[in-house]
Amino acid sequence: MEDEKKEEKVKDGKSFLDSLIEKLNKGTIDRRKFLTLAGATGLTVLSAQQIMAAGGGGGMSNCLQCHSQAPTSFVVDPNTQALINRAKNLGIDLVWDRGALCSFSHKGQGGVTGACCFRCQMGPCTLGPATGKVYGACGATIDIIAARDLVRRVAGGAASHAEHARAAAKTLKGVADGSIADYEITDSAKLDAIYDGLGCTGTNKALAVAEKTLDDLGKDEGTPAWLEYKASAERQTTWGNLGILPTGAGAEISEAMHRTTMGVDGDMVHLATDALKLGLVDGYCGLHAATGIQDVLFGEPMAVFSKAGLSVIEAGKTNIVIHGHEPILSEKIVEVAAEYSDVNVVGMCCTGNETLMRKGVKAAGSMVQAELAIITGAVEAMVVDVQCIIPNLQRVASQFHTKLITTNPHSMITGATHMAFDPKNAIATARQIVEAARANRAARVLSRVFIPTDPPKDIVAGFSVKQIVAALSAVSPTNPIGTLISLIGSADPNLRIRGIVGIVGCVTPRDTYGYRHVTLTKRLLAKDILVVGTGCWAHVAGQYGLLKADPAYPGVGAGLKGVLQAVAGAVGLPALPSCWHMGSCVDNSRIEDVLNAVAGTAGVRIDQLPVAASAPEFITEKAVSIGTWAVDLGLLTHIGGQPYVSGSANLVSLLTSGVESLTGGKFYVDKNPETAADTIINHINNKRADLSMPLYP
Ligand code: BF8
Repeated sequence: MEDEKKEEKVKDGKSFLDSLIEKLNKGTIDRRKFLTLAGATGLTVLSAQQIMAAGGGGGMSNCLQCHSQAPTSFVVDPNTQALINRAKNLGIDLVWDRGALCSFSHKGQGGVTGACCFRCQMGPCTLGPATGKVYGACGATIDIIAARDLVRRVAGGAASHAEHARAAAKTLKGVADGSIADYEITDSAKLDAIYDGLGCTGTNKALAVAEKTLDDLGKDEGTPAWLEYKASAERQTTWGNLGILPTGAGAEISEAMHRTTMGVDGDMVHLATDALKLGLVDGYCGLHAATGIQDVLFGEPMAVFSKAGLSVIEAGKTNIVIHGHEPILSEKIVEVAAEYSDVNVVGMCCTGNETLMRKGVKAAGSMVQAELAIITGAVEAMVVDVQCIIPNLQRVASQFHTKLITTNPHSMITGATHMAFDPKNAIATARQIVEAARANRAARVLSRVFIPTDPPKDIVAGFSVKQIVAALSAVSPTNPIGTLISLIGSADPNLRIRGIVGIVGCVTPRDTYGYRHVTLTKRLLAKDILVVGTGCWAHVAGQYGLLKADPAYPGVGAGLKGVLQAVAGAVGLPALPSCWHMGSCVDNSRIEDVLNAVAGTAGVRIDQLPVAASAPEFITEKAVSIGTWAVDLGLLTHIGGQPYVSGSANLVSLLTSGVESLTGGKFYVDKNPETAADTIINHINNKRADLSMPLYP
């Protein structure tokens, strides 16, 4: 009887499902509605293949159906929700709708676990539960396949940051040799510091710094000058003993591609050490070099007040969104646009962070909100440089009047307008772009304009090392870092810092917008942990109010609140933000500078400090390579998901445990921000105990 009832239920469900699929195929419902209805009735067992097969091209699945952990009431930013709904009404799919399309990814857990190999034409081979195979056509095991792919991902991330540094260095070189007139040295004190730090010689300091940096990218012998400048002596010795000190970025990335091609490196541990080496390439040939040179060209950031959220787009203005990572052209767009009272420039992703930090440009949003900015119908131009620019932006832009303008010779998108950028003609190109946007305003269709009404949030950004030291110097002019250390060692429950956590990286569309970032950040703040951060985390934090200088410090523990109040009082401000925005993703270099200063002054290693790193919503290769560098530094590095390696239990064990005996750092994987917070807090408590610091409840 019971069985019959069950069978009936299954039959009912199946016919309901069939009717939904029929409607989907006829186009009488869209995929989002389809998935909502299927999910609401508990019919979530439908295979991804069926969903993909239904409804013709596009093949979307909604990631939130499988991955969201947030309570339904959780909202970071009502404007984001409003624009997601707007897109749905317009029949436009978003990053949240286009889930993984590779059938291996959901079938037998092949792709997502790192068990698929495409290195030669004998395959592709898929190992593990998907096929029951334990080695591929060439004999490569899942350990080798997963490690090779991890190395390639880290190489991809390191290459992104190395190319970012190259663009900055070539611009500086042009300024130094007089071939580029549109830029100048803005921060000569920073130039002096880098010149000395890199051990440069010659009277043209800018030229010497640019050439040293470019040399780090090109050489294949010796250690990068930026690594010798920025990494502590202890780290350099540790990495030297491990044999992971890199030479130059180009040589190391080339070697990594070679080692991971078919039939070269077939040892998991040997491969994994190459990932550790590439993490150092990223950190020093990429992050530090890019940050340092951009500071020379555009100034080291100091505190700025601005606004965050999609409603920084203004109905009454010509709106230009600057998006990507390299701020070289965008700096000029901001300058040129300031001449026009009718133009509103707003920032997206890390180009947004760069221009926010130095010029106070309003922050429109994170990478996953780029489509939403266009959906407002009020963006005349979205100007993009490189990285995190999803090709779908053009598909969305084509449904509005928005011009998507690519500018970098390495980055073109089919259908977009390409306006080639050369730093030699920066101002002219910037003016051409601003004028093109203004001319495009006439094409705006008023009936298509939908700018959500929740006002943008107040934010404070610009927490460079210089700014942090300046703020602490107001408390203790002779020993600012010592002050920070004494606050970490404090036993006063109303004036203490339990530890420091850097929360960085992307926003995942595989969860409700910003849920993991906000949940983790709030839990740490409540426990007196100072949260510093970069990248798309900063956009989420800003939109949620965590970067607001609010004297009430909502949700902040009494100890940290006391610290923030004391520092704010010393610098003459009513309040500081609860979290400190340290910049774009390359500005993670600034976090190492702070950690080195603290560890050096305290006379301990970074891995002994009560600190940690977290990228709870990482999605890009760049985040994987930055995370690997953080492990090199000795940090517990939390990531909110496996970077396609979980099929290899041995590699997972090496990355989350074994590596700790080598560098002092390790990865910790947890997509649940609540348990991740508990683990990070425990880690910090343990480090405090090891250093005989006061223990907090
Ligand atoms: O470099 S945080 S989505 S924008 S990769 Fe990209 Fe990730 Fe955003 Fe900045 Ni970083």
